[in-house]
Amino acid sequence: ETSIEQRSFVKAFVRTCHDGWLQGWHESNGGNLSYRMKAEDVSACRSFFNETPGAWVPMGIQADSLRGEFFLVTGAGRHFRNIPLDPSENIGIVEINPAGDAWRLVWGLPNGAPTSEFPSHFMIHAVRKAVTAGENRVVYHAHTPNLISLTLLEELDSRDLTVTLWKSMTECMFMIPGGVGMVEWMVPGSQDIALATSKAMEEHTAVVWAQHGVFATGPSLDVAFGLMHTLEKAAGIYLTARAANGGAQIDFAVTDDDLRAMAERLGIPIRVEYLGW
Ligand code: 2HA
Ligand code: ZN
Repeated sequence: ETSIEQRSFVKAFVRTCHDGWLQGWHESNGGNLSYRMKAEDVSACRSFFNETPGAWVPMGIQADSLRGEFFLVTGAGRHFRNIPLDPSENIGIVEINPAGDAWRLVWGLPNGAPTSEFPSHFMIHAVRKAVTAGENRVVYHAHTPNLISLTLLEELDSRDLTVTLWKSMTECMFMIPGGVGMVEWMVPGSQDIALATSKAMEEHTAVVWAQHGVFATGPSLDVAFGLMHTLEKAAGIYLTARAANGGAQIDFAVTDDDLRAMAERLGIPIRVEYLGW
């Protein structure tokens, strides 16, 4: 029988963590990843679950839509750099209780717990599952240096940040037609930031935490990672241009009209009210 670590969804999860480390997004224990398992993932893994699962740990938040779900998650305090070396030490599977307000470990993470940002992951999963009719499975949090730097230059709202990314690399129109959400600096790991972020996720697939990092979501690990990578690359291009000429001119090359024309011609359903201010 195939062990949990040999399952393809677990190997893809571990690879994603390693790729994020190689990108420089996961210093020390920074960042976290969660995957909402499919019923077939759970049944394939069940015989390897702990004989006595851990105790239920209440979260202080609740979601009806996630009752009884199983998540593969990175561990609190664990380092992404170490995940490929020893997956079961550093990632684990948690089960959500029938009330949808507590978790328990059923595999991996000996003496550990899911990521300190599990409240945010949990609430984001609830929202994205609902708005995508169950398609969304992945929530990924990374400390991406270029996007964080952007939030230090000026106070950005969702519209400012979205249009900057769209114009810096127009591929971003495909990646975030609905724009990227923005959450001001708040205490990480808190229920408050979990609620603010999940609220922004009602309209956006990615949300930036000012002076901290980014959450990206998607139906698959490839999509969530690709989204993170694209936004971070666009932010890097903007910053490089700005550093090179003392103030990137975001409007002279690609105008609002250009973006509108591109969206129309290629059928990209962008949030048009972000343009033409
Ligand atoms: O896992 O990224 O936001 C550590 C963090 C906290
Ligand atoms: Zn973080």
